[in-house]
This record gives sequence, C-alpha cells and structure tokens, in this order.
Amino acid sequence: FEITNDFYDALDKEQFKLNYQPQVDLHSGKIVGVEALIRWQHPTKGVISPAKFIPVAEETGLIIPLGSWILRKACLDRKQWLEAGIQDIRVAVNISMKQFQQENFVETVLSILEETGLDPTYLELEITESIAMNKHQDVIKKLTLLREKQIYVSIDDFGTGYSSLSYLKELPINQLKVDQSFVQGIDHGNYQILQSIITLAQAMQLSVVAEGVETEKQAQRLKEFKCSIAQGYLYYKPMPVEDLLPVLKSI
Ligand code: G
Ligand code: G
Ligand code: MN
Ligand code: NA
Repeated sequence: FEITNDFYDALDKEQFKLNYQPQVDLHSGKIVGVEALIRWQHPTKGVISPAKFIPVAEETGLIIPLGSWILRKACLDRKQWLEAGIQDIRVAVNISMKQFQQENFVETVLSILEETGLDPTYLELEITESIAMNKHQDVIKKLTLLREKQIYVSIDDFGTGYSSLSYLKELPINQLKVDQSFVQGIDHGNYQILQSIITLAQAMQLSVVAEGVETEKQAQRLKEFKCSIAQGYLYYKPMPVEDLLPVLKSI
C-alpha cells in the first residue's frame, strides 16, 4: 500500500487528529457521550479515512504507538472539557484487535489515565464483536480489570459478527452499539433484528446505542423500541475538537 511509507512519520509530524461525534439520549435529547474518530490529514492526499489506514496500521504494527496516541489525546481533550465545566459525559475510544491483544494493553490504558490525570469513569472503550469473541479467557481477564477501574466498555458494530450469546453473557461489559446497517433496515421494514438486539440488551441489563441514525423516522422507531441512546448525522456529525466545546456548553 503506497501510504505505508508516509505513515511512519505522520505521527511525528502531527498529521493525525481526532474528530468527535456526540451521542444523545433519545428521550431527553441530552448529550451523554462522544466518540473519538481519527482522521489523517495527509500532506498531499488530503484527509484519509481510518477505514483505509487502520488496517495498514495493524499490519505494520504502527497501531500500537498510534493507539496510545489516540487514547492519550482523547483523555487530554476530555480533561479540558471537564475544566470547562462539562460533567457527566464519557469519551469513547475505538480499540483495534492488535492493540487489545497486546499483553500489556490494560497497563497501557491505566498508565495513560494516570499520566493524563483523567478519572477512569470518563473513559469508554469500544471493542468490536470479533475482538470480544476471540480468545475468550484473555478477553474476560482484560475486561474484568478495566471494569474494576470503572472504565466503561462497549461492544461496537454489534450484530455484524458472530457472537456466541453464552460468551456475551459472561463478558463484563456495559453497552452494545447496534451496527448502523440495522438502523438503516428500518427504512425497508426490516427491524426485527434491531428490535431483538434491543430486547437482548435490556434482558442483559446493558445500555444500547443505535448507530448511524439519519432520519426522524428511524429515531421515532428507536424510541418505540425503547432504545436509550442514538448516534448519527440526524443529531451531530463527527466534528473537530474546536467545534465540540461550544456544542457541549450549549446543552
Ligand atoms: O469515522 P469513520 O466512519 O471514517 O470510521 C471508519 C472506521 O474506522 C470505523 O470502523 C471506525 O470504528 C474506525 N475508527 C475510527 N477512528 C478510530 C480509532 O481511533 N481507532 C480505531 N482502532 N478505529 C477507528
Ligand atoms: O465502526 P464504528 O461504529 O466505530 O464507526 C462509526 C462510523 O460511522 C464513523 O466512520 C462515522 O463517521 C460513521 N457515522 C456516524 N454517523 C453516521 C450516520 O448517521 N450515517 C452514516 N452513514 N455513517 C455515520
Ligand atoms: Mn465505534
Ligand atoms: Na460501530
């Protein structure tokens, strides 16, 4: 992949930045969290999507320093909003497979929290279903340690992988993020799986976030299904950190 070479010094040259997308409580409309979404401002190619470079970062191993940079930056940003008086919202960080599977993953997260001085209750980690369903004992061990420190844990893109429901039940997690494909299904009358996932989450006493909510009709359906939280262009698009603080202050 031709971007590989440029990739190595992009971290030094500060070409990565985090955007943030708010998540809202479907009933009160209040912002309950923000998800950090990385962008690469390439010097000649413009903005490159993480869908392109995260897989490259995984292959090259650069995901390890990059992943730590993302966590540190998100913690520092969250601390700033706290200093600006913003309470009660979490910052959610996407964790990739290789990053999670590092033996010292938990220690790395805890040392970044300590170094930045962020209270762990403000941090949320998003791991995909495929990460969660792999190496079950190792996953349980790591998530248990994270939960002991009050870090919030979500399963991302839920419904697209191959979850074993008996495994899922054993995982110490807080929340399911329903993949946006199920929300889009509402437009075509396909909402049975969405409804089932919401029911499943409730039965397991997990919070549930609907991703990729774009229309009022979808939001209305989600409310009927008693989904608690939504994220999507209907509410907010991912935005640069400079734009987020005024939004957080206005609500
Ligand atoms: O924001 P966008 O739609 O372009 O994201 C595309 C994909 O990249 C999504 O699957 C998202 O989870 C992933 N992604 C975005 N930011 C990060 C990040 O900071 N770390 C990891 N590991 N993945 C990310
Ligand atoms: O895999 P993950 O869920 O982390 O990725 C979230 C991705 O979804 C990001 O790339 C983000 O830009 C994108 N996204 C957020 N809201 C919407 C939306 O309403 N519609 C669509 N199509 N994509 C969205
Ligand atoms: Mn995510
Ligand atoms: Na997702």
